[in-house]
Amino acid sequence: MYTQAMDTMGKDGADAQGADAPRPLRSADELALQERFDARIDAGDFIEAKDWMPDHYRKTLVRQISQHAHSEIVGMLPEGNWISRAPTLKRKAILLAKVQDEGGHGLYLYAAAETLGTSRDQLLHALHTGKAKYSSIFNYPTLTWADMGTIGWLVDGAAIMNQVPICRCSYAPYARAMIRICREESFHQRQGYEALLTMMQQGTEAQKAMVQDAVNRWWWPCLMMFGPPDDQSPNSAQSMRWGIKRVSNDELRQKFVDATVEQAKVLGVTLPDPDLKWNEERGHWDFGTIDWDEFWRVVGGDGPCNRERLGARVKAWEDGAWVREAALAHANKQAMKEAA
Ligand code: FAQ
Repeated sequence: MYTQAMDTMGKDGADAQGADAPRPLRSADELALQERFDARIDAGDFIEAKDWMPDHYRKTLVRQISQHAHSEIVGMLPEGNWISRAPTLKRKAILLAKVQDEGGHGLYLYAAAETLGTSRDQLLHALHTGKAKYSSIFNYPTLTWADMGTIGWLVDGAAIMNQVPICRCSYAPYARAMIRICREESFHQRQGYEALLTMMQQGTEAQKAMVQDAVNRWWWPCLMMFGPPDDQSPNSAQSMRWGIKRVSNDELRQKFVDATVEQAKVLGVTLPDPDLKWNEERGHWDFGTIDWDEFWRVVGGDGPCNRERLGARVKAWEDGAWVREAALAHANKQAMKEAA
């Protein structure tokens, strides 16, 4: 009786709806598991790796967590570009530590994605072949030293705004990784702001102009980091229902604008948006229209640095082949010794 099919859509129902469509329920056992899972989500429980979960929930998590992990390691490249040219030993040490932190974030996140049954090799293969996405923001170039401060202030600032709610994500291994990541990101944001404040308060006119130019170039791409508007975000509704996302793309973007306008005033820079205006009625800052064509172009692989970034990651993977081979040979040797 329990094996009787409960699939009312026929064998190909899921395929007909597209590969990502939720699979219809197959059995009474599965229905019971699904009901228990839904009740746990509704009650705000956390789901652990060993717990039953619907395929679509698992797939959505692998998609988001792996994109997030890829963003962290691709995100090392724009700042890595300036380690050898940092203006002082103190700034170099801070930048080195920050870039290293981003690598660590990538590792926590790959580990969280692996708990869902997808191997690190599979995840990286998807990145290297252009099948997996990573954040659009890292496809923009870092032209001056002021870009380092601006990335810390705005890019890490946007990242924190988006990531603090993920500390309450319904999938516990992801939520746990995010708690640690957010602590580190908050140091990153402060060091960026402090670097800019130093240039704005103690710098030459040329240095102040350099900060303003960096803010002009990074502002709009940072607003794009939060993803498409809610009414054009195909994944949001389901991810919010499952508690993977807790706050919507547009709400987070607005929160970021509201917080950043005040910080810009203290810094003494102008945000490059003539439509930025306080809206008394809404209790929020209104802002101008985002160039979504640019966003989709960059996400689609045609941003200023997409090819360079992917090329650098593929080269790092190929150059590191000998390390993986050596580690495997060592592991095999140890296993043989133990077996003997
Ligand atoms: N770039 O339906 P939605 C950082 C894609 S880490 C590229 O709204 P979703 C730290 C999206 O994947 C920054 N693609 O999607 C750092 C989807 O495509 P798919 C990364 C984007 O998942 C700082 C399609 O558009 N943070 O900065 C972007 O519900 C400094 C439709 O979008 C995270 O990954 C984008 N900006 O919401 C490192 C946080 N936006 O997969 C170094 C976790 C959307 O269907 C230096 N992720 N897309 O083919 C999230 O919160 C979500 O995944 C969103 C997108 C909000 C990014």
